[in-house]
Amino acid sequence: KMKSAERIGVLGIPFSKGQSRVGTEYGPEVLRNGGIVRKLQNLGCHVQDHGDVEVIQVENDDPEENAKNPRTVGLTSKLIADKVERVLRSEDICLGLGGDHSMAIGTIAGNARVEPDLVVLWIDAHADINTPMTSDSGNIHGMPLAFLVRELESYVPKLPGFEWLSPCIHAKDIAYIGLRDVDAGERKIIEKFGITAFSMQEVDKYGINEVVERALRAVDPEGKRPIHLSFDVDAMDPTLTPSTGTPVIGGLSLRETYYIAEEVARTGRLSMVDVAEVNPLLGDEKDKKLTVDMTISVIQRFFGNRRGGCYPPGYDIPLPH
Ligand code: HAR
Ligand code: MN
Ligand code: MN
Ligand code: MN
Repeated sequence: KMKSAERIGVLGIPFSKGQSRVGTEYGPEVLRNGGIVRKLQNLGCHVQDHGDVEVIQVENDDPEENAKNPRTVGLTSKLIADKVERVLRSEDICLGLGGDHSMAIGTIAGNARVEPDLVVLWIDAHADINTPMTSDSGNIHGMPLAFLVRELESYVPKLPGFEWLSPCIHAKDIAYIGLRDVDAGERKIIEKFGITAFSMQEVDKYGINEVVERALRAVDPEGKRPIHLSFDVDAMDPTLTPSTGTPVIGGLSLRETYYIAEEVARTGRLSMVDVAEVNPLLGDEKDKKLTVDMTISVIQRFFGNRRGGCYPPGYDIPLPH
């Protein structure tokens, strides 16, 4: 469906147990304090803040099959999925403010209940498709896609806390942009199951315009399917978003990131945007402010703020009295 003057449901996901550092649980708070709701309203969007998802902390949550905090992540992901589904039943688009990137287990599962035909654009330095077996770190934020992809079902153990989840997307429904730190097991998965992947090498080779066009065409040649856009702020160069847990040099420029956001917004098919891995406890005050400012400026581009200018619905040139 075409979406103009969209109804946006904002959902905070104050979660950090998909990785080992404290801080990403404050992502929703710093993005709200940066004025994200008001800035989206200024674009003429109808914005409803649905508050924060309840996060679960399971005591004595020992690793299973190498995955850390499995019950905490799995049970919280179910609450995320339920809340995302509820938001999307009443709004056009959900904006999920994370939180570490394990949030996408719940957001994509919830979105897929409402939009079973969705495709996933994954903007990230990392592929986040390790299985518990291929992961060196055991951090589930490096695994979310492995739990969601049907073709990987037999490669992924049923972890405690994940009993509710069954895979809901196909490998060919995913396109990556921005990769530059991909583990061996992830590379094998990408090739074996034909996942569309544009690393920074391809961004340099073809230019961001060609990459975005190819990515959209690869997952949905007819341009009809709803889009789940998962944005890890570490996709951008760490000079722009330094306050994040796993920065990787050589990332997307601000202009390349804006270009992705504007082009995806132009499709009118955005169903959900995740914003992951903002960690305001990393770096100094300047780093934190820069990270929040850059992230908010990109989010606005996803919701109709174009560099070429824009105006709210119904706006006309004022006449003299
Ligand atoms: N691939 C590594 C792992 O699985 C690093 C993952 C880094 N995490 C993120 N997600 N920020 O994109 O542990
Ligand atoms: Mn919908
Ligand atoms: Mn990442
Ligand atoms: Mn990620």
